[in-house]
Amino acid sequence: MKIAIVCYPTWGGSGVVATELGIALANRGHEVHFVTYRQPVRLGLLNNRIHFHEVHVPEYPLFQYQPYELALSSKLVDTIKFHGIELLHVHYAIPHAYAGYMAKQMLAEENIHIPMITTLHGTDITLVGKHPFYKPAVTFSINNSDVVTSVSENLKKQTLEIFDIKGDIEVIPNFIDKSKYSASFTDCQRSLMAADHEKILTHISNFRKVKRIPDVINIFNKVQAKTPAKLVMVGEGPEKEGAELLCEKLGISDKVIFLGNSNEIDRILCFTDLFLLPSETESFGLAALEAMINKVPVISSNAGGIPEVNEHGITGFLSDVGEVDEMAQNALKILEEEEVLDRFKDNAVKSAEKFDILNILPLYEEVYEKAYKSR
Ligand code: GMT
Repeated sequence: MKIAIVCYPTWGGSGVVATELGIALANRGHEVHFVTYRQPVRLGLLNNRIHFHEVHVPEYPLFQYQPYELALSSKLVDTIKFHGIELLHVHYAIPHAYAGYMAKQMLAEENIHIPMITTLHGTDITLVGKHPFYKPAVTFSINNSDVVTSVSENLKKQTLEIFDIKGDIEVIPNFIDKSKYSASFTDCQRSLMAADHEKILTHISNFRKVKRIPDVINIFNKVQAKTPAKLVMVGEGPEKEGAELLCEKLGISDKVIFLGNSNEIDRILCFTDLFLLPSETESFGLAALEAMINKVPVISSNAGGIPEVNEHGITGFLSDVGEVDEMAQNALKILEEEEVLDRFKDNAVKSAEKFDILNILPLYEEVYEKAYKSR
């Protein structure tokens, strides 16, 4: 099929999932067209099956807010017509489903009928989408999508609770490409980060409030007081500066390494012993899954869809949001004995394999086919 994918091109989970899905679809022989304002960060070389169409929003002084949705819907109309696109898949409801709906309407005027699949990712529902300023438009765009998918059972449940949804929501969980990780590096450079006797804990996120960055630091502080350890912090966002200050205040700045954004998180996860994800809310927790496929157990909160990924007592431990002491104790339970750590590592990778793209991609293809036939 010829598929247009709309997503955020940034480091956020929804953009990563959309990009990896597009690449996998292209590898299966589909023709994939990404339509967004910048080339997605995880998208490498383009080829004859992977195209990128940039949405330009010209600055005009009359506008206090430049109309991105308008530019996106126009770009979609042109791209769909020019390339004979058969299906539109938008990731993250705001404003992509809204712009996609408008594109569909414009195309229908010219007798071109194209199905739209909307994938809900999390904050488009649980934080931003439910705000009264956006809620009517988000409800409308979801109800006017031909197929709606959600990345976890929990996100589906929350969507049905928050919005007045008329149709079905199919759960298609996030995924990882196992083959990429099993081909892991022979040159895992652990010594760059820590001495042999130190354990390495890692956190990867966009450093927003929902990630509870101070909890990450406080958990680590308690762990390092009992066992030699380093914390690797990967990502950029509004909470980063506060985190650096907190480390200084706790006197652990020399044990915490802030790496910024990275395109090679598997190179970091290959030497990680434990992943921390104490989020306030998380529809799925792709970062946890990426850790697990790299043999890294997870200490997390039990918010949202995380329990669908991290299994308590098997691949890591889950606690109520904010239970920093318990999370630190659980971290030590895993780290302090090598056999326990090895068991959790093995369980993590085994459990992550359920989410291999080979199992998940056919679910998207099935949905595409159904939507295309019923257009
Ligand atoms: O984690 C973020 O804040 C980024 C956000 C996004 O939409 O880019 O991530 C959401 O989508 C990911 C991919 O489906 C999920 O794994 C994350 O759990 C979800 N984040 C939240 O719900 C906070």
